[in-house]
Amino acid sequence: MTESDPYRPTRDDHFTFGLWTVGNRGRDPFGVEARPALDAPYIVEKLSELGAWGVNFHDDDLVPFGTASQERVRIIAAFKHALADTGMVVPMVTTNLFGHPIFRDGAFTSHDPRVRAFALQKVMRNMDLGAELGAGIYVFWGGREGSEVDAGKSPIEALKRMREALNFLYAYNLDQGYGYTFALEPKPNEPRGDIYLPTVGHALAFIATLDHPEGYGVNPEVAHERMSGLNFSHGVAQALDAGKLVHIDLNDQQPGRYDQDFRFGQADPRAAFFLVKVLEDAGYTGPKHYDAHALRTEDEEGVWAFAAGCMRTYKILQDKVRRFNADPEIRAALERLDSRGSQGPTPPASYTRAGAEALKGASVDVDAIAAQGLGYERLDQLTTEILLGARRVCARAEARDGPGPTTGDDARQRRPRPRRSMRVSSGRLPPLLVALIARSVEVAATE
Ligand SMILES: [Mn+2]
Repeated sequence: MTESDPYRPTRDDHFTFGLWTVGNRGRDPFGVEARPALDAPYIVEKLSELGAWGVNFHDDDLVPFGTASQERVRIIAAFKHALADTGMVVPMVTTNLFGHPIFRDGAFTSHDPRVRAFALQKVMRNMDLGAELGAGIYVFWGGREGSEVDAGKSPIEALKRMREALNFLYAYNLDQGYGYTFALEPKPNEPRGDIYLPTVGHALAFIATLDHPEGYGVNPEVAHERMSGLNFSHGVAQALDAGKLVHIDLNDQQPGRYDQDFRFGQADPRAAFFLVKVLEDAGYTGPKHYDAHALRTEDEEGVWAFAAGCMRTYKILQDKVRRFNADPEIRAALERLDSRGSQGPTPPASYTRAGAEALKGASVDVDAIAAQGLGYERLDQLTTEILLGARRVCARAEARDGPGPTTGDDARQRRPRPRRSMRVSSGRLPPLLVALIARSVEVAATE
């Protein structure tokens, strides 16, 4: 890649990786590790070279479960040193409440109050560390919060325990002045047969029942919705609509398979395009986190090819979104759709009795409207041609402005992207989160 490569990621893209993602060693239920371990400072250095903005971790990724306190101090110091050297930030932290057998029947939803107490203790300790590193988002993925046997636990009781745990931890967050935004990460199954809060919609509804719903958002993951055949960008749109998209886990997945955690865009670039379109059109500027890993077939070189590919595919699709939005034929088709029925009648903006009576009496030409096609075949083919690089509509703009993502007729429509030296622009993020992202930038800059 060269300096002028339009698809080279920059810090402004807010791309992040978990230590557990590029650190994944290829173990699966049928095979042992296929790659050597990479230590955290080395991961930070490599990701920084590739253009990532930040790195995230579960408590046990950075400091292995059961590490003695002196060794813990050494590990954290080395990690901080790598962050300071590279300018990488830690926007998000999370807790491993699924790996150790103590959590075999859940952490927050366990029957055993000692397990629930241990889970809270583990989260609080990692909240302390995350705050020290400037993290502003705390993710909760309840990997073991589920069941295979519904005779053993009432799902209503499980939700009640989950609520109690989150309310307790949010109160700790307020009491310590940490200012985390909590993000719930839904998943339908794996490793449990069925996991509570299986989809974005379930999580959004659950948040409304918590003590401080304003302090929470969701962390949707491509693979988690796709596993059950759902349209991921629709789920993301619903989170954006609710003002609750605070973090996103990008990867890829074929529906109906095991949890694949593929490189972003690997399995379904078309779905990835519409996801990027939803995010870009909404002006989402929060972390774009890759929760994925290299294929088990790969050695270390393949791991970095995987990481670079995740970011590069996002940048390519970002460019495709700009081309889609600038394409005169696509714009005309969308304008035709928007102007349909402009002669009326139209639904009143709000209810009045008189308006309702007038609407009941209005004449609607049902047959004429029903006979009119939508033009989606052509529109969808144009999308395909943009994705396959066969659409040449931007040729004129390129001749004028030169190639690349910052050119084209739509450039002036774009929201400004945050610069590293600036405060992060908000989009539709909660103000708290914006402040925290900005804080994590400052912390890294001053350490
Ligand atoms: Mn995830």
